[in-house]
Amino acid sequence: HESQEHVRQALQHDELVLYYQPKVNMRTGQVIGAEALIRWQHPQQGLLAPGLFLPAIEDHPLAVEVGEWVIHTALDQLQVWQAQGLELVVSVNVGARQLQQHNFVQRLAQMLAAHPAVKPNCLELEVLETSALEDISGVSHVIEQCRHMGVTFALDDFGTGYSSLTYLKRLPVALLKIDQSFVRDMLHNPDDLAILQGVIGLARAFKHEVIAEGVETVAHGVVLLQLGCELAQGYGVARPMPGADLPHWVQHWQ
Ligand code: G
Ligand code: G
Ligand code: MN
Ligand code: NA
Repeated sequence: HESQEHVRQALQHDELVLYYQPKVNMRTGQVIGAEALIRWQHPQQGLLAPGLFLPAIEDHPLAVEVGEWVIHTALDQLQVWQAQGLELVVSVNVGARQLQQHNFVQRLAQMLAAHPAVKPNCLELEVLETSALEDISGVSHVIEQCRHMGVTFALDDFGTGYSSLTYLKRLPVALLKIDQSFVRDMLHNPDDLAILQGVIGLARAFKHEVIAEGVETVAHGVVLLQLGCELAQGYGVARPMPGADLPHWVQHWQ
């Protein structure tokens, strides 16, 4: 595991990169967007997954800097894709705590203003429940303000947090992301299948969209479609890839 100081140097030396994993509609075949996933292109150790270095900066001001770098870089990428004729929504992961940094809304507005060609509704934020002690009304207020700018929201890892149902009830999001832990064994485990049915029903009751992550095979996709979940992300569709590879991937997928 990496230290705070090393992550700071990675940021300064431009060694952080974003990979993008496509999200598709399994019924229509349409590519609806891509999730930005951070990696560290480490000069000695190769490509490092976020689990190896994000924990080192959690609850540290550096997490704010990295979070802003991610949004800025995703907006840059959107601008490049758009110039190539590719219209997508990019999703960025944000901790509920990151949303509560004192000037988050203002900083987001500045970053959007710095990318005038990018429509705000092409940016989606996936909110991660990071602790049991979140100030939900504060988070909710921030989401409202961002929604006024046109940015959309998803609840990430739905079902795994301390208070998923409270989040569902209180946060004005448009999309639920079913955590991959419920999807992985859905073909064999009746409990997981029951949870999927429940979450898809909840999404419908709240008039939210729902996406399954960790969709690894066609068989998973077929059952999810039968259950009423049309949107999918997972290795069965595509692995996360560099942004430069995505236009080519989209061409061959369609
Ligand atoms: O890409 P990978 O499957 O290794 O991601 C592991 C975890 O890291 C996921 O839960 C994802 O939400 C998180 N993650 C990936 N990129 C970012 C990021 O830019 N910011 C934050 N806060 N979390 C991220
Ligand atoms: O932000 P979130 O927790 O949703 O992060 C998704 C993580 O799951 C990323 O690290 C991504 O690399 C990983 N992932 C995406 N699709 C699959 C999949 O089909 N199977 C598995 N095991 N992991 C996946
Ligand atoms: Mn996510
Ligand atoms: Na997730």
